[in-house]
Amino acid sequence: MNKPVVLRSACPHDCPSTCALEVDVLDRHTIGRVRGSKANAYTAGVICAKVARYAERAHHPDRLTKPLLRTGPKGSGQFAEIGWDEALDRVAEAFMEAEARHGAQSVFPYFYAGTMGLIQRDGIHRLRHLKGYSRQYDTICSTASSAGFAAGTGRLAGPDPREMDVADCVVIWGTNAASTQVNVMTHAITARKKRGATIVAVDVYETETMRQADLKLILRPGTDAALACAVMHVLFRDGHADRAYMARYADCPDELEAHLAERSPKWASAITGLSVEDIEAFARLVGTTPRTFLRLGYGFTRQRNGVVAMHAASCIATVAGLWQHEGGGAFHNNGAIFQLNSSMVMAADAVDHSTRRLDQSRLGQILTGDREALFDGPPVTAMLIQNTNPVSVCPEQELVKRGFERDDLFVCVHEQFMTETAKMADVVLPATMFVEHDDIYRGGGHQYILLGPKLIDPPGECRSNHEVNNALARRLGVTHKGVEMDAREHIDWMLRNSNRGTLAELEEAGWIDCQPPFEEAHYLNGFSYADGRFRFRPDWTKVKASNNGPMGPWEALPALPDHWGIIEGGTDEHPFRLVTAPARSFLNSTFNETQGSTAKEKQPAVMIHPDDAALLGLEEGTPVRISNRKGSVIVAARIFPGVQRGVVISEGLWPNDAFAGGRGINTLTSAEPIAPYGGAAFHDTRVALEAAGSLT
Ligand SMILES: Nc1nc2c(c(=O)[nH]1)N[C@H]1C(S)=C(S)[C@@H](COP(=O)(O)OP(=O)(O)OC[C@H]3O[C@@H](n4cnc5c(=O)[nH]c(N)nc54)[C@H](O)[C@@H]3O)O[C@H]1N2
Ligand SMILES: Nc1nc2c(c(=O)[nH]1)N[C@H]1C(S)=C(S)[C@@H](COP(=O)(O)OP(=O)(O)OC[C@H]3O[C@@H](n4cnc5c(=O)[nH]c(N)nc54)[C@H](O)[C@@H]3O)O[C@H]1N2
Ligand code: SF4
Ligand SMILES: [Mo]
Repeated sequence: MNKPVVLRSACPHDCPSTCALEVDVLDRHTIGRVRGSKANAYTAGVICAKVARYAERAHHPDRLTKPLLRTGPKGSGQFAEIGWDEALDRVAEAFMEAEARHGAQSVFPYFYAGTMGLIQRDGIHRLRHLKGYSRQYDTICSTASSAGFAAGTGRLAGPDPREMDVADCVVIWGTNAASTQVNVMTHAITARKKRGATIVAVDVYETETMRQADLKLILRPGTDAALACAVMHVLFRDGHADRAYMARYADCPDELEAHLAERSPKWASAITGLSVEDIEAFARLVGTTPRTFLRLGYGFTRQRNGVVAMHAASCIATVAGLWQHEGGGAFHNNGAIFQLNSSMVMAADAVDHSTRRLDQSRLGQILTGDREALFDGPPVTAMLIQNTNPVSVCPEQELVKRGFERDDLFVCVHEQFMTETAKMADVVLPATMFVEHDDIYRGGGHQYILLGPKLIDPPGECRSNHEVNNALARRLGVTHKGVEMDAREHIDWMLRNSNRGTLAELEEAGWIDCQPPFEEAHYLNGFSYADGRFRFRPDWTKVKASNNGPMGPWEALPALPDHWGIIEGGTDEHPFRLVTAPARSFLNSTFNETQGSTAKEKQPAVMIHPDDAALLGLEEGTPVRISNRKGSVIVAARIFPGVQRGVVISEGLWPNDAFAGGRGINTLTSAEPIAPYGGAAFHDTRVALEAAGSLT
């Protein structure tokens, strides 16, 4: 075999690490090993195992390579191969028919972050806006976390994530970084090796991340704000609150102090299930360690009170004045720093703001004709779906499935694999993978813009999202400059119109470091509100986050950081709280088609405390039925002491077919919006457990 050529790329997946990659290219059609770039200061040579063996996914025998037309009933899996022209004609005809019958808003292009590339992911908006189709309100992932963070700071950005290297304490809060964004661990462990930094993990079970932590805080789901309040109570009580800093940089420190007087470690202990000693120890550590880096994740915001939890955790950095120090402060995501101009990709000039914005997380409601979810508008009767697998990943799966079964709904799914969603389609189009098309990426958990160029030819007849969106636009008779440009021209346009150089320059460099100056990243020039002050008391109706206007029980939001008891508490009928955490070897439902990943994850399971298991008569491997009002699923019991009693954990979005009756874990989760801007509370589900006869 020829010696591989090593070429630069970027990981396209929905992971805050957005790693800089080096790909072994064996020939025009084949990749070999994938490695993390050592030259990139955030990736620092480390990537996850599932992407290191990407050849398994890219060259998988089950990849879709030809357009398909449904020949049997919906969901039967019966398809016949057709040509691209016929496939695209059929989609365009179905869209025109839907428009003629119910108006353009009955067409709903639906997408998410299967690729995070700004050209291939966001190009679907170009088609949408040019045609006046329904818009999408993206809530399934980060709406709650972004709103919670920006509530305090006024902006979604923070200290350079690489500063974790020089922290003396790294708090990994509500993220299982070892599984979900491995580079956080790289930097936290660097700090421990170089400076003896203490690593703290806050989670609801003993995760892989927690196994590497020095202080392990395993609390009850949905109680993080109580922990944060008690920490701040101790900071004020013990003289570790930075009053001079707050006088200059915060809105109402005195009011906060008075409010927290009652919220002692004892109070928080009763809510969180943590010991008073652990809460005191954590508070003392933060209070005496100026270089404390709070690395705040997504997981703890997937609770009905998640926005309040994120805001409360970020407040600690202001009470202790952590922001002033290198290696100190709070960080969630760098979304605000890049300022890349997506207007050409999205045809922003064509947006009609009066068009309804349908809530992505409420797809079940939308497709089953819920008036409110449809904003009292026309039904959705035609869809193009790219980069997402809603029949697996959306909450209230039974409702989602019922929607997709509708005979009067036309669905085109553009996919790499025959996912649960593709199986429900009328037309399936084969999609390229990241090494087979050109794109540009930006970090979430870091500060780089990266290029991911086409490295090999796609298999069979696969086409990129960009090609499909433009081909459909032409058939639908729309004209726009963005429809005529290829992916490389779009990248070049975006960079030039964002003052970030050119495609040629990015190709040469591989990435652009967009880190803002220290003073700005640490908010030393003030927080991003007109008066420069951090908000302990945010105006929840005006947080700068993408929003559709306040939703959920937003009027009941606590004014100051507090435990907000609207989570699903246990009842006699449903005494357990279920958390549907990520699996290390899957990425949402991606990689659950590769044998390398399923072999590692073994089988759908639920982790349960030994005492709870004994009461229910469960043993390791026993089949368990998990149920609530929405439905039930059957999984294997895993006896696991690293979780509080009454809490159970099920890791990973397994294929629905891995469960009895094809009912995946999202059968149990709710689409009720998280206040105040929506989002799915995937980790906030009350359930009952009982021994089941068999797994099938
Ligand atoms: N291997 C792998 N990597 C992934 C993903 C994956 O599925 N698998 N998903 C990707 C995506 S789309 C995203 S958005 C990110 C998300 O990455 P994370 O920020 O890690 O968020 P989650 O994956 O939702 O959950 C992380 C942790 O939150 C914990 N958790 C749940 N409820 C609570 C709570 O109330 N309090 C606290 N303190 N912890 C809680 C869970 O137990 C879990 O360990 O990861 C990305 N990376
Ligand atoms: N129970 C539970 N449910 C969850 C979560 C949870 O923690 N618990 N996490 C939620 C979160 S954070 C998120 S972000 C969502 C994610 O949900 P999704 O965005 O649906 O993520 P994936 O399941 O990975 O599906 C992405 C799909 O895009 C396809 N794809 C990848 N690249 C391309 C491309 O270039 N073109 C096309 N056409 N297709 C492509 C992949 O093959 C894959 O099937 O899931 C949510 N669902
Ligand atoms: S850690 Fe995340 S960004 Fe890095 S290679 Fe793995 S999935 Fe991709
Ligand atoms: Mo996500």
